[in-house]
Amino acid sequence: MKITLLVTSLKEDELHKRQLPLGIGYLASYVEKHLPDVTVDITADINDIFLQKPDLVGISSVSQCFNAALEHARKIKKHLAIPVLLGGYHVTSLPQQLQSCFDAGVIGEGETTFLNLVRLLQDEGAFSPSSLRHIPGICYHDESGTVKITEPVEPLSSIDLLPYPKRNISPGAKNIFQFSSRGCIYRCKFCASSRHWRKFRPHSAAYFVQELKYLQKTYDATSIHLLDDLFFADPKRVREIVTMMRTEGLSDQFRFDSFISSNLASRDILLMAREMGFTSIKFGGETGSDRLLKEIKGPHASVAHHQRCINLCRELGLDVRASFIFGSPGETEEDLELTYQFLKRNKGVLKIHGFYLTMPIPGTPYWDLAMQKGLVSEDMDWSRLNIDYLKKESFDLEKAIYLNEENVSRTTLKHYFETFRKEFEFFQG
Ligand code: B12
Repeated sequence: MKITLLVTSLKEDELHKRQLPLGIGYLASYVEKHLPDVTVDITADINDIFLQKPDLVGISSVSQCFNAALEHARKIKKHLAIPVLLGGYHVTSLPQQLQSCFDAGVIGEGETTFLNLVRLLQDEGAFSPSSLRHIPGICYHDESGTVKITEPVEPLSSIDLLPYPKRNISPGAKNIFQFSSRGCIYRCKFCASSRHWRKFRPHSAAYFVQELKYLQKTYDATSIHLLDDLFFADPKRVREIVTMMRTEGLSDQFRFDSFISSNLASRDILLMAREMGFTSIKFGGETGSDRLLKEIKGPHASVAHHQRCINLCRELGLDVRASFIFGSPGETEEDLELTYQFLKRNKGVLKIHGFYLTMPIPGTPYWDLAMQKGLVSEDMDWSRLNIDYLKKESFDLEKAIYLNEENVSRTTLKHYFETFRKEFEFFQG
């Protein structure tokens, strides 16, 4: 059996095509490990499906790209008449919306459920409602076309059970993607990750270091982009990784970058990061207003922690970057001024990693709020959820969903966005 997994992306997100997201890579390697007679290809190009003519297609989509997922699925159904599965963040948050162009949607972590679906297709040659109802963790259409959701699947007990993901890169690739954990210990109101993964599960230090060795051997890897939500969630594990890398002779062999939460950025942990090979650290700055920051991220967050992180990084010779969000519910012009002052105080040291509009992404408390306000619906134009102010092609402030109209007008917000963009150094990479 031949399967192709297709990931949808924003028009200008070339990174997605150059180095395909690891979600579909994990699915591919998991199925190939358990079913050696099945081959799974991964792509971001719909044309590959028409060239490869697989027996099954799986589409992966976040909400912002869901218009494309629908378009692709309809095209595949029309020309190839093969089963099409959907997985990823969008369907996990809105499973009851499953459109008729999809045979089933996979909710949450995908590996075991996807394997069960492939086995079912191998055994029965087609997906029927009477068989799908026995597969946990999915949504599907019953005989009358009504969407049904089966019982939930428990996340894998240990993510060390996963084979390394299939990657579409060549030796010498820069900033190779790697995960050392799934999920996050915090619950920021704008982020869909903690609800998607339900709990934080790290790889053991041993698994992580073995994968590093594999990346070095297979791709001559020297620079690693750790895509974890929060690589530093467990300082004890970071210490174990540093020690194990030293024992394995891997110290000084890699450069890393990843996210920290500024409250965790103690001198100790930043020293460990530097020893491990980190040359830069990123954190979600979000705002320079302490009141708003706590409202968005929780009581653990503070602007004083942001400042400490920046100061320590500077002292220890680490590059420091942060991203900011604007238009959060309850943000006032005074809060925007505080963000401006914060950025000004740190000009020349702190690099801006991104400027985003706070968006009600399905699966977050802000989505529930936007539903109450009547700003979104489950069959909306999903491109209106784009958040990245710096993406000129796909972002449109006039068209975007804006949660804070009553406190700051779009015109004023635009003025701040523009001022920030002109005045502060923006780091892309
Ligand atoms: C790394 C990352 C990026 C990188 C991606 C680089 C790359 N090529 O991999 C960059 C910076 C480019 C990026 C961009 C964006 N991202 Co992003 N990103 C992430 C991040 C941190 C990790 C994604 C990931 O690989 N996860 C790990 C894998 C294992 O999980 P997964 O992909 O979900 O796959 C699993 C399951 O979902 C399921 N599954 C997924 N697809 C399928 C398909 C099938 C057929 C099946 C059966 C199962 C299945 O099985 C997989 C294995 O268990 C997540 C947060 C997170 N921790 O997941 C945000 C996240 C996915 N991103 C998000 C967003 C909003 C974006 C942008 C829209 C932001 C923007 N700029 O406007 C863009 C869109 C990019 C695009 N598609 O073009 C949101 C999506 C929310 C939502 N509900 O839609 C997230 C959740 C972060 C958040 N704030 O909530 N992103």
